Amino acid sequence: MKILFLLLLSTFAIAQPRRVWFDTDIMIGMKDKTPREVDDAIALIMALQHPDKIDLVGISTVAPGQYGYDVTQKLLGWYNRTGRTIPLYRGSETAKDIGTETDASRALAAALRTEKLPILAIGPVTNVATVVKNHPELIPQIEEVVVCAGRTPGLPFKPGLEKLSVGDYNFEMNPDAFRVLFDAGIRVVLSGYECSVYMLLGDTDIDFLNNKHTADQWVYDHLRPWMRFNQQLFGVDGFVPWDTTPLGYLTHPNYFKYYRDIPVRINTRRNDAGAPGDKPYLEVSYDYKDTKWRAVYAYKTLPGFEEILLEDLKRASAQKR
Ligand SMILES: [Ca+2]
Repeated sequence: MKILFLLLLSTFAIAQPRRVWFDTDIMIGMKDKTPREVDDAIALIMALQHPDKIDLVGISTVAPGQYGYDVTQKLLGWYNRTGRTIPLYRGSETAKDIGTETDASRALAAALRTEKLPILAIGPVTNVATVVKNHPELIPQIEEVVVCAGRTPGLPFKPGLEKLSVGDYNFEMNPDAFRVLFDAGIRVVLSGYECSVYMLLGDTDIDFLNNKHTADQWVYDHLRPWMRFNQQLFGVDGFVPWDTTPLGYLTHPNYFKYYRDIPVRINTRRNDAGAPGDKPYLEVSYDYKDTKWRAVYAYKTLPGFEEILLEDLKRASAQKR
C-alpha cells in the first residue's frame, strides 16, 4: 500500500506541466503578395491542448509587428481553454536588432529572474539573444532554447518533389542571434527541416475545420491558400507544419530521434537557394572537432506525431465544444 502510494506520488510529480516561454514569428493570415506561413498558429493551438504537459508562462512575438500581436491575441481568445491568462508581449520588429530592449525582452528577463525556464523560440531568436546579451547573469536561468533551424552538413532543403531549394529561414534571418546563444553555452535544441519535412498536412486532414464556427473557419480559410501555394511550389498535396516539431520536443519528446551533444558550426559557402553569393549554414556533425558549440539535434519524427497534431486540432476545434 505504501509502495503504491509512493508510486502514485512520483507519477503525480512527473505529471506536473513544464513551464515554458513561447516566442513566435506568427504570421498566419498576414496580407502580403503571397499567403504566409501557418505553422506557428498550429503550434500555438497544439500547445494550448496540453496544459498537463506545458504551461505557457508568456508569449512574445518577433518580426511581424502589430499583426503578430493581434493575431496571437485573436487565437488565444478562440483557443485558450486552459483557464489561465497567458500574457503576450511585442518583441523585435525587424528580427535583426539584437540588444534593443522591447516589451518582450523585458518580460522574458523578468520571468527568468523568478524561475528557470525553457524557451520555445519558433522564429528568428532575436528576442532571446537580446536577453542573453543585455543580461548575461540570466544565462543560467535558461534551461534550454528549442528552435526550428539547423541541418546536417550539406543537406539541401528541398521539400516535396525536390524541385526547389529553400533557406533555413529562422537562422538566416539572424545568424548572429544564434551565435549569441551558442557562445553563451546555452543548451540549444535544433528541430528543423530534417525532422519535419516528411509530415504533410493535406486537404482531407483539415476538412473538419471547414465548419460554421468563426474560429475554425478563419483558420481553415488561411490554411487552404497556404496549402495551394505549397502545392504550386513543391508539387505535393499539403504543407509541412515545421514549427510543430520543436513544440513536440517539449510535449512529446519520445516521438523524435535525436543526435545528442553534437558539435555545431556555422559554415559559409555558395547559396544553394538561388540567391547569388555565399550564405551561412548552421550545421551539426560529430566530425566537427574545432568547435565548442553543442546542440541536441532532432533528425526524425516517428510515426504517430502527425496523428497527435491532428487530434489536437480536432480537440481544439470550436465545433467540438
Ligand atoms: Ca515560425
